[in-house]
Amino acid sequence: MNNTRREFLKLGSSAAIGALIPSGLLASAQSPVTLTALPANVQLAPTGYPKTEIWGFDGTTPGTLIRVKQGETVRRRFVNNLPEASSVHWHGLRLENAMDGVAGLTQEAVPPGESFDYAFNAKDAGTFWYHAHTNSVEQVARGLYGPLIVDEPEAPDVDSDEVLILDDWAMNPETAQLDPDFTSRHDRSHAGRRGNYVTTNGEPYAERRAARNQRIRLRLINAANARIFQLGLDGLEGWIMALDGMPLAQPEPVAKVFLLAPGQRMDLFVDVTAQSGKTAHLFRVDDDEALSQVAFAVGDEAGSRRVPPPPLPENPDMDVPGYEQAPLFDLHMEGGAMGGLQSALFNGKRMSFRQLVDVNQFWSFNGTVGLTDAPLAAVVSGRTARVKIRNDTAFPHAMHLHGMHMREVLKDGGLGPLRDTVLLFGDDTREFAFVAGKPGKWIFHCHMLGHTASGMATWIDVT
Ligand SMILES: [Cu+2]
Repeated sequence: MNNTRREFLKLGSSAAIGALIPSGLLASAQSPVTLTALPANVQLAPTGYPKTEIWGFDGTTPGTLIRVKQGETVRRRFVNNLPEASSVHWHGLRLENAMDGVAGLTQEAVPPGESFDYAFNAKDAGTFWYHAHTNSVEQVARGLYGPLIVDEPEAPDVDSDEVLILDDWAMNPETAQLDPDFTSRHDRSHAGRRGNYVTTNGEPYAERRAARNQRIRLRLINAANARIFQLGLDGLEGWIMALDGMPLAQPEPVAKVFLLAPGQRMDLFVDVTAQSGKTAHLFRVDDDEALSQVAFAVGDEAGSRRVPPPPLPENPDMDVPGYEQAPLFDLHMEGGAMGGLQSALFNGKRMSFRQLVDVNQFWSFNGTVGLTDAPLAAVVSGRTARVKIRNDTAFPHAMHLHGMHMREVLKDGGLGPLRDTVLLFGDDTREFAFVAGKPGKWIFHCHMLGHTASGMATWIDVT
């Protein structure tokens, strides 16, 4: 069913929409542009199945595309029409702390029926996304997320631009309703809530048309609660241009299979190499099987193949000066099933692992479960710091730092690419350097959202 093909699908729709609505017009409008979270019934399952009740921004999942030019201000009045409190996090943006959307840390959660005005400058060009950051383990799994694209001042040389949000849903195969157990003890203590039904932009069969030799920008966003997508290209050949919105100094050829962890993004420029009349694919590997994630029906030839693309223009302040001598903080991850955690502090009280299990908590950072009054580290804004993360658990974790991006300090002493979300497998120990962003309380948590909800969160105090 993954290779079903429909004809006459729109090409480069997101780029076209971006071009039709100049964001400056939206920003200067009299009444604020709203972004409303509400329950809705949508055709998430294939045609013929019942509609699924989701929670979505503006009643869809993914929510409304927000697209601006680099340097512009994004303003949205968030209106909460959900049955519970919520807030919006702008994932990957280097913004003011008060706009970061983390309920309980940077703002109060917005109660049902009320609103909150967000405004921030889109300093960096790239592929970002927004999502709920209150009870995220449930709210994101219900569909509360959307794409946020910041365009470079000059459009790069591509023929089309596709925003592709990948997600999986834990769905009842008959009723097509979402599994309502968002606090599952098993999911929290193991790899997180994994879905049995995978979508791209909320569509079961994502199909596009393309021409042979066309160059397409693919903006991949992993919105899943816990799934690490293993992806590959077939009939497409290309380069990684940016990771988590930040351009690579040199584009890198796309590997045969590559990983995209929850919260991460990847910008690829791919050339269509499949013959006319064939179908090219972005595929995912699932239980050793390659399944089509997005299919491209290849039409006639569009010119000849071109040379490798030049790098995307750098975003401002991408350096991490003096990282070799910067203060080093340890982050020791423990817990989970098969983790061997004996005890940890929770709400200031020492609890045995068994007692933690009783309150549905499973993971600790430096011997502490969940957010506390004490930060992991205090760093002066603009200064460089390092964090050594030791994953002493049996599971992978995707650590997301808000408001800043990190570069891995490699074994040879060099630096890896900038990332806001880094994936560490079990028994992995790696070091990252970052420049402290704007003053405030920045959460640093696992983006496997069931893990965040059961212990894996700390924060960095930028003073
Ligand atoms: Cu985790």
